[in-house]
Amino acid sequence: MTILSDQLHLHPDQLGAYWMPFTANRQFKANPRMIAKAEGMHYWTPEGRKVLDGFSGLWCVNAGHCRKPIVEAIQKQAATLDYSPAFQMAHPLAFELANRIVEIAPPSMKHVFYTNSGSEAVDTALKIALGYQRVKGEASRVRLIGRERGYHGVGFGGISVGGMVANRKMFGAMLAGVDHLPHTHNLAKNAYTKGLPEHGAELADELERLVALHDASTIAAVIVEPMAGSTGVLMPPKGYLKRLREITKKHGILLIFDEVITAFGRMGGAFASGVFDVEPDMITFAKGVTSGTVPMGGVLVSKAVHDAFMIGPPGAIEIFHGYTYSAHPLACAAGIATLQLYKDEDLFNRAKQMAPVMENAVHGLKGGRNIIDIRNFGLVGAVELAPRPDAPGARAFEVLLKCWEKGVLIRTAGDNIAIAPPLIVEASQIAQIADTLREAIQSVD
Ligand code: PXG
Repeated sequence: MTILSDQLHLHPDQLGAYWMPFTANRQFKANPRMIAKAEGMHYWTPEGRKVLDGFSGLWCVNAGHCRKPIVEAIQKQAATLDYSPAFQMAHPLAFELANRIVEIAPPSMKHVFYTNSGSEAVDTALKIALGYQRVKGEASRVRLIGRERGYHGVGFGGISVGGMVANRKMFGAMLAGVDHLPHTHNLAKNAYTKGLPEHGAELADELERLVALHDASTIAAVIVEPMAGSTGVLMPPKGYLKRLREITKKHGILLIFDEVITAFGRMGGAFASGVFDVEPDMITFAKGVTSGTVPMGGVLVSKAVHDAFMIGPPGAIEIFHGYTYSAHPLACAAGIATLQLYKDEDLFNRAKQMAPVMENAVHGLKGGRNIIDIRNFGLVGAVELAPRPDAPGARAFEVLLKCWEKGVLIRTAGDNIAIAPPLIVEASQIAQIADTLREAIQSVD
């Protein structure tokens, strides 16, 4: 019995039970796009068609697919210690991985709280922020500030601080006391920027407006993605993140960087915080920590925030929060092997070195049909198309389908097309992605 032949024989009747996430279920099931196997830079369909992975799965397979050291570490761990209780017990790999993450994190980040996804990491960071203000004697600081066009996963905390209307409108009133900064996307001023946009640092000053409105004594934390990924790859304007850091510090507000996408090499360094030289109080991560192999997320916490909780009698539980699968042994084994592979192959530097290749490739698409902007930083490229007036997002999705047919996986967000290949990508493969995208864009009305 092979997995491949099993999947080839899936009958349309067998497709109903699985309610797919963030997917047009009926459209997909009428014409399924199945993936059966992966290795290195490629996927294979059940029919054996080879597809170049231009999106690292979903921003996560940074080391490339089915890498031997990671596969072997997971196999060995599954046969050695499948599970150990996460509360009041631990296993050594949890500490080993935390130490390795701290080693490559910005200097003030000294502690790791494990979760199983980016969404849980965001909810955890928001809870730590509220708890921190309380243990510091500032229990009136209950407000959380996010940003328009932010994506922080799908928990109630994440959608509350997030800024994507489709993710919010069906789900009620969400968390109370949340406000939003304006997004930084400005085509009139910044279209076709290579790297970070020149205009928009002053948008961080909008936080001063929110402080004037609510008073700093009511605000616990601000959360932003250093690069907004899911709403179309919006790079931070030059100086914007530094300004946000200055204002939050001035008012005793914690700053959380959601690095679920940007951590582990995507921006050309271990963390975007390091690349952009701005240290927040907490960093959320997921995806690349295990190169997508086993679900894992977490929050990096500064020493100051962590230590504020270490009060009361030694036998007291300091934070009533955690998951059955926090620090799951398989995830920890995968994480350790992944970080070792990033180090052995110097993959964060490789991403930095390949960034100009990505920049030239995507900006070479300028002038193509319906293109209104092109953006890039690190190993990320994005092309924005003008939306069809009657069907926003349809044009870019048709491009995605054409690319898939032509053997390249990309991703869309509205009418933005995003490229983010594994960090092992070759220049010729970046060229293949760009050439395929060019043809696909030209062929769509
Ligand atoms: N924060 C950020 C910044 C993210 O990008 C999450 C939190 C949630 O992570 P989980 O592991 O709960 O999904 C994310 C997830 C896309 C895309 O196409 C982006 C994400 C997930 C799937 C698709 O941009 N980001």
